[in-house]
Amino acid sequence: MRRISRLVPLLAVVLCAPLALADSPMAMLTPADIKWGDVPAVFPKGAKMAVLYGDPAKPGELFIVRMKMPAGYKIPAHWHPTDENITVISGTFNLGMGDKLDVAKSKAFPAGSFAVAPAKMNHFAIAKQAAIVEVSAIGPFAITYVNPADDPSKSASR
Ligand SMILES: [Cu+2]
Repeated sequence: MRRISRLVPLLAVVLCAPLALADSPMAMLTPADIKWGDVPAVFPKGAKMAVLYGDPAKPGELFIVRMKMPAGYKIPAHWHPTDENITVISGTFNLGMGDKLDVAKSKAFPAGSFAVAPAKMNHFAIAKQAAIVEVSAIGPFAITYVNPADDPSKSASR
């Protein structure tokens, strides 16, 4: 009996897998297919963003976005509710853990690098040279700045 009850959840997973796959959004993109738009107001101005997969607004689901940043672009210290998985596609992206943006405390990640900013851990970023990074995470996407004054969506200058 014990063995059967252990098998039931496993079976449920196996049976549901094809259904889950059928629900996945189709994505077959060459770089030319990627549609860039301005980053949402919660990010400092000047960068572009493209959603490659999923919907960052949906809770509990994987989404994948890319962010294209000009040289000198900075994202002040912030945190996210879920792990942020970062792959550097081109350029060099500096990432640091901590409560305050500090280039000296950041590490340079050249193209091909991968890093995780764990859920709720304060971190910051600087694109020392123009960079494209891919971010994958479980939604919903949210960014909370350590210093609320750093939130561009709350400043009048935008
Ligand atoms: Cu982040």
